[in-house]
Amino acid sequence: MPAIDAKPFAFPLDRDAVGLVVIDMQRDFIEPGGFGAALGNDVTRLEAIVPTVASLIAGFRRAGRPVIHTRECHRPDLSDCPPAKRLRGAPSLRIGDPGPMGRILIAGEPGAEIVAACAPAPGETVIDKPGKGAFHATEFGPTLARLGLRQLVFAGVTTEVCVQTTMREANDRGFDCLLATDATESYFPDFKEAAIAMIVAQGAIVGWAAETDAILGALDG
Ligand code: TIU
Repeated sequence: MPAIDAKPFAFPLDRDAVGLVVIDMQRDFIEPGGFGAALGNDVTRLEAIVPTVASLIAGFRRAGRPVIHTRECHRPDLSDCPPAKRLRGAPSLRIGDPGPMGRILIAGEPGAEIVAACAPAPGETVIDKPGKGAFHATEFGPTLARLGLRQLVFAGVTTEVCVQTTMREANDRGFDCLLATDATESYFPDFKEAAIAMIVAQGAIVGWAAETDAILGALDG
């Protein structure tokens, strides 16, 4: 069995059971003028990982392994958006408000789309999720089962919010989870490092962490 050089120890790759989960690489989080910026964040850090995420996606496609994309977004009537999420704090733009890229975090609006370089290919599953984790109120779990996946590699944004939440949920459901450390990013560098440290601590209590080159090398090899 090929192994991926990872922390806290080698990841035992099963090429027949591994899939890539790309979390929320959406314009609303990555481009200026979207939801991320409306929350007061500097979005430039996130834009920098786009080519790395794209290369990871390309590697999984090359290997014939599934790529699953998620998007954090809500129905136009906001029926799946808890008021506690929409009304919290005093952001300059709330979910559902008109913004420079359409209504903020609403399915079908330009801002909710995945950035072009990471766009889903025909046939790849796209999960629209109302929460931070991908399992809540979605078909994510049944999709993983249908694809026969037991190992998940994670990429996307943001590391400590939607990526970590989904990774923890997947770990509890029995998946081996590996985070691609250079294909994920946070608005807060300290939070990214802390999230990775928490994931790999205590003998991979949530999962493993490895760089994209190491993952692709094992997948291609
Ligand atoms: N704000 C923040 O860091 N993240 C989110 O709201 N969503 C995701 O992480 N996708």
